[in-house]
Amino acid sequence: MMKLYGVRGWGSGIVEIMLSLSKIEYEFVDVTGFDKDGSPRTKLLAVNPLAQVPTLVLKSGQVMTETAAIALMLIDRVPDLAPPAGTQRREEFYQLLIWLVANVYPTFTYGDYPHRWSPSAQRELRSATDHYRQKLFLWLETKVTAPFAMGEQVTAIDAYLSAMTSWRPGAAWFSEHCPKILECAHCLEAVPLVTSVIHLNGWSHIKGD
Ligand SMILES: N[C@@H](CCC(=O)N[C@@H](CS)C(=O)NCC(=O)O)C(=O)O
Repeated sequence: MMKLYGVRGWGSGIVEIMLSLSKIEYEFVDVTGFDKDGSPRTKLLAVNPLAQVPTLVLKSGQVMTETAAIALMLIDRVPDLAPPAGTQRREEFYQLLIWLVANVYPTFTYGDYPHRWSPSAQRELRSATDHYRQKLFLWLETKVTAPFAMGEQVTAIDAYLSAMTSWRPGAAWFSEHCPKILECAHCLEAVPLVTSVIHLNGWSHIKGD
């Protein structure tokens, strides 16, 4: 069985959603606290010297990091996780997938650990990256469709939207400025294959939860 090293509510949840959509069973290895010295970090470093989650260990023992790489690997096994190959939708899918990890994801990394890049202006770095991320999401709002990011089909992109609408700037901001993105997250949560894993990660947007 695959082993997923992660922390509930963090980026590993994106891969939990993708694995659940793919109906692939996995063992979850909780490494809460891995970003500070201690035994969770030692456990994670043993498989991933970069100490990042998600870290996925395949049945073969091969270690995979990077949510987009994991998405592409899963699509080889479960083509339904992306629009059909050879279509315009598929090309849009590739663009959004790489755009999310190349542009949006790093803004969290810089803002979460500003001391690494700007020890003397940590608050400014966090605020600038938070602000820039909002601009990115406003662009993404013009690209997503309904009920899911790529239309009628649930794809790996929706896993990112579920996570990222729960992270900074938070659901209230999305509701006001990017309602289409938030609606995709709502719709994904209603997909029975992933409802429980979304709840486990604390990413429920449905009122009353
Ligand atoms: N590009 C990576 C980003 C992964 C990432 O930044 N994960 C965060 C948690 S959500 C992390 O491990 N941060 C700790 C660190 O960067 O030291 C991906 O798409 O998987």
